[in-house]
Amino acid sequence: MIESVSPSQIEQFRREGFVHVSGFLSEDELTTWRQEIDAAVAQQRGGRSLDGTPAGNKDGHYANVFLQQMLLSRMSPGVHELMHNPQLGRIACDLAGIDAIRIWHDQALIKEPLSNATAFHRDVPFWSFDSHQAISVWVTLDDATLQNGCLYILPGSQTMTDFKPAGIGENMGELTAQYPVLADIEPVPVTVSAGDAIYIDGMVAHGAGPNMTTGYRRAMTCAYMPDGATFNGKRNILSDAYQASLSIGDVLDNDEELPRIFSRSMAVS
Ligand SMILES: O=C(O)CCC(=O)C(=O)O
Ligand SMILES: [Fe+2]
Repeated sequence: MIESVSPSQIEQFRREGFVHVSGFLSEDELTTWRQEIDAAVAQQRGGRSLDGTPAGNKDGHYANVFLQQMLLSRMSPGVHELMHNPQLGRIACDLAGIDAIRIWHDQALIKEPLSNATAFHRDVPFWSFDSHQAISVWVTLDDATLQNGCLYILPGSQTMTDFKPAGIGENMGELTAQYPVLADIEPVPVTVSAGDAIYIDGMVAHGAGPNMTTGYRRAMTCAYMPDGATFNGKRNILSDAYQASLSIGDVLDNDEELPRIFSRSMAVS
């Protein structure tokens, strides 16, 4: 994995709300990530591996956007080790400009052959805290191309909208209809090679094209919360028991559900 991001990458992230980091994983690391994540996805799907079957015609639009395999790090020791790498946390802290970070959730997002597009959305409005310092890493396990569903981003949109909930609907224009200020921003496709990463500001508007190929577009993502963020009352990935114990404004500091993978005060160097 790369050691660190450069000042110009940090500057681009802060300005545009995303940055493409080429060569994020080494060849060996990419092989390991593919093995561990494929195995965890198959396990979570009751033993069903990816077998080239098209997304087909599952019930409802969203079911055909991608396979969304959540919280693989909680069931797979191998994925746990990959996601808890403090280096991932340090790079995310450097980009977001924060001192300590917790995992909000990890998920594999796999566009099967002939999957629908991912409509434009922001991530933070789904989550149980409001923050302009939330960030995700999106690591591609396959080349992500214009044909198979690469990400599209509205650069600079991370400061233009509020935290009001807005789901991922079926229509690409839904978010812009809610926030007309986004209408003049040209969406930027971000084509990337397997083993690259894209860091995404939690508030930047982003989506992805459909997969118009016979192959998979596999991505492994991890979403991060700045340490110290507070509960906003929304329901997302917290356990029923933890959710029930919280009042709005409480600091989200449960180390089991929201592991703090990096803190500058704990870092040796
Ligand atoms: O992979 C995709 O199609 C969408 C990714 C995304 O929205 C995310 O990682 O937050
Ligand atoms: Fe997203």
